[in-house]
Amino acid sequence: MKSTPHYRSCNLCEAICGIEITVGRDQHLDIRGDKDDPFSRGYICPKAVALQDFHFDKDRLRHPVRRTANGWRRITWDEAFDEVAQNLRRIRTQHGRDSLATYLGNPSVHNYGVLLYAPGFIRSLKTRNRFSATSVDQLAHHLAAYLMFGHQLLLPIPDLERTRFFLILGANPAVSNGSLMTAPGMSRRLQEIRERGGKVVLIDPRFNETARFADQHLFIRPGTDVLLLLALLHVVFREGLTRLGSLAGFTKGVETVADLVAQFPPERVAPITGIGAEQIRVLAREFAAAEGAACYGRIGVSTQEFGGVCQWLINVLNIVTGNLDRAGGAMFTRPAFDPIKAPKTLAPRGSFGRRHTRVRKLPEFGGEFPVAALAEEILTDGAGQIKALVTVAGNPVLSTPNGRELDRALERLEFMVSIDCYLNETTRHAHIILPPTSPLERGHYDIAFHVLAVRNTTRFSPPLFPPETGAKHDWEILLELQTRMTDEGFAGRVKNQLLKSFLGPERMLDLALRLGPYGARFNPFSSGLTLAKVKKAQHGIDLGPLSPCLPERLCTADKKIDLAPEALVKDVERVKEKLLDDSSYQSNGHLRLIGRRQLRSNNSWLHNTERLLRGKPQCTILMHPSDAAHRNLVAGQNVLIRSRVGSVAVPLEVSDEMMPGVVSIPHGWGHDRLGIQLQVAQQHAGASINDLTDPLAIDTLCGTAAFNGTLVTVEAVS
Ligand SMILES: Nc1nc2c(c(=O)[nH]1)N[C@H]1C(S)=C(S)[C@@H](COP(=O)(O)OP(=O)(O)OC[C@H]3O[C@@H](n4cnc5c(=O)[nH]c(N)nc54)[C@H](O)[C@@H]3O)O[C@H]1N2
Ligand SMILES: Nc1nc2c(c(=O)[nH]1)N[C@H]1C(S)=C(S)[C@@H](COP(=O)(O)OP(=O)(O)OC[C@H]3O[C@@H](n4cnc5c(=O)[nH]c(N)nc54)[C@H](O)[C@@H]3O)O[C@H]1N2
Ligand code: SF4
Ligand SMILES: [Mo]
Repeated sequence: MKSTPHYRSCNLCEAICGIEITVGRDQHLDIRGDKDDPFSRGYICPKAVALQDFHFDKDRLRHPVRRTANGWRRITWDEAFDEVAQNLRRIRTQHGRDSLATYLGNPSVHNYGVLLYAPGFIRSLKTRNRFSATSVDQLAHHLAAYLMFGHQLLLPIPDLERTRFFLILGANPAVSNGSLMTAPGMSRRLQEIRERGGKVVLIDPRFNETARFADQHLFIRPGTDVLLLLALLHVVFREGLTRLGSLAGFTKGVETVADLVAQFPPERVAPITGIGAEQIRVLAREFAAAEGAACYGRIGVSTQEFGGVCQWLINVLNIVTGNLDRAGGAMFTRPAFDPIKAPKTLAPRGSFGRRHTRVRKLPEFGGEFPVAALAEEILTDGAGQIKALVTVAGNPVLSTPNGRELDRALERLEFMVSIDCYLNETTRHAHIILPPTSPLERGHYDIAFHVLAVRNTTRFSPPLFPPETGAKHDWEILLELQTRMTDEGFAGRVKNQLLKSFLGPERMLDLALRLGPYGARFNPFSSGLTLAKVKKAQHGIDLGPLSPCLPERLCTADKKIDLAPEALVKDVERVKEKLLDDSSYQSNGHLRLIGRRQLRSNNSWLHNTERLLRGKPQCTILMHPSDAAHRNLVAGQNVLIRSRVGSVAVPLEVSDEMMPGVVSIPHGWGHDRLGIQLQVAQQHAGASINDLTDPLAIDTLCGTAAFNGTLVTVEAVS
């Protein structure tokens, strides 16, 4: 007998697709797209079906475990919590508060319990050594938003449903399904732009899957996008194509930008970027002329040496062509749970450079340090050295630069605890692992992704299954640890107890929805939103297209957009030094390594499902035929790739979708490390690109890892 359908949103990636699940015999789940979801309209990708593999996975941890000389042993929650708190307290007393460190991984953002409860837990540790996946991902966007609009979460989102010109730099939404641009069913959406007479242009060193949906694809040499953007702006100003329109009244710094970009005529940047001067001119004119144009850049430009400046210039291009806050341009969302209006302890406006890491002096952003510095902060002796680490939903050994060094560093810790579902490459170093419930056993609300969505919608997902006996949600684990780490004595414990039994995540969510822009407040006769109303609409509620909201929504002190923040303007000097000096881009026989994402993979943690790993190996290196011929390499053979920090071997794929001189390896692989418990993943181990990427290669402005453009050599495996 089949159950009545259960409706929820998929928590795996940023697209938040609605899914319909029916539970059949033998616990088989039939997972399909929810046709009645007003946002995703039935679209899903193959990963959603694998949610059941994750849920039923025998390797998924279901109770706390402790590492012993004879392997991992099951312990009770109480023992686990006591032991964790005792160790963290002991180390803090002995070595000072900064001897504790935290790392929050990507799935924390897909988990509203973690979003609501991690900040309190982290505060209870009192450490300034906080890290997360942000600094291997979207930090550059937050920096630009904070400096220009006054809040790290005021991120302009392409208005895909109306745009007439979509300029994409370094993203592959046809595979990633969009990032900082929540839009389920990307391929269809790209097609729709063209069907209404619009144009899609992609700038990427690889003719990626999205290129097939674009009108035009231009190869660019990795890491040189900043020059292309400066030259596009040069043309816009030189040819008098600027039109700030209504933005003129509250935008400052236009003159500064005009002077700056005057130094970058297309002829000057063309040979370095690999894009012709005339092509740059045409692109600038077309973008400026379109009735609604949006420029958007993602991982390819966020995680490179000039990521901060790139994200700033993307905003500048949208602004000076009058496309910010305009239908069809780049717009701000108005989410039902509005973090910009939430208490600052949950969603702070941001901060930058208030302090620096101990060893390399890298700047803090939003209270976090760049994770490229984590290993050295553990390995370098001295006051303030990290001695204990808490990881939550992260796998930094596979996801941060020079994972091998981090592997070595984690071994040196006095104590490590991981809140995670798996014994994987990172958590194998923990002394204790605290596993949470599976996504199907908990309620779900996308606090983060509604903020990033191309349309305002809201949707709550109830749990499908009750938690297994004794299982705990992430938020319960975090709150329990917070309680034990809090020094506030009786008062503090009472507060935490209130947070748990009176508030709880659902009550907090209800409160935020009531007080949000569509909220009922506390008026029982209001037609506005409450959690109960959102729950009742099991397919979600459409709140309409993005709408203009400036200058009201700006969070800067003077309510103005700062087009020319000092730190960003100054960083252009570094661009000149490093990129305009011809010798700096010479490769001496090296190739430039970039990353890529794959439809049936999700960062490092969806590799334990047979369903997604069938077929050819996914972890390969892509190389242009001319580069392969030059090295006498043939498709299918194993090749050795070396960088300054390490080497890996993977099979070669030869393809003219690569720009000559550039090679690509996906990240998240490398499951051949000893001591993990991921039986399927181990059989499809692949190798980790982050055994090659270099922690010294960063965007020195904000410390984001510069994954793209790593210099490597490639040769046959002897
Ligand atoms: N070279 C290179 N490196 C990259 C990138 C790249 O493009 N190139 N991309 C970067 C980007 S954008 C990102 S976001 C990072 C990701 O980097 P991380 O966030 O460090 O790693 P993930 O692979 O997402 O690991 C997620 C972990 O969370 C666990 N998990 C899953 N769901 C839950 C849950 O609900 N609760 C808890 N407690 N745990 C859970 C999984 O078991 C897994 O261990 O990788 C980065 N690394
Ligand atoms: N299927 C799937 N979907 C995912 C994920 C996943 O692992 N699998 N991960 C999710 C996460 S955490 C994120 S952050 C998003 C990321 O979403 P995207 O950014 O859309 O995904 P990527 O595949 O990393 O795309 C980066 C593109 O940048 C290009 N590139 C590399 N270097 C450069 C450069 O120097 N300049 C330019 N212009 N381009 C460059 C690459 O060739 C690639 O096409 O995807 C999310 N969605
Ligand atoms: S695109 Fe993302 S949200 Fe949609 S079904 Fe696939 S993994 Fe889930
Ligand atoms: Mo990411």
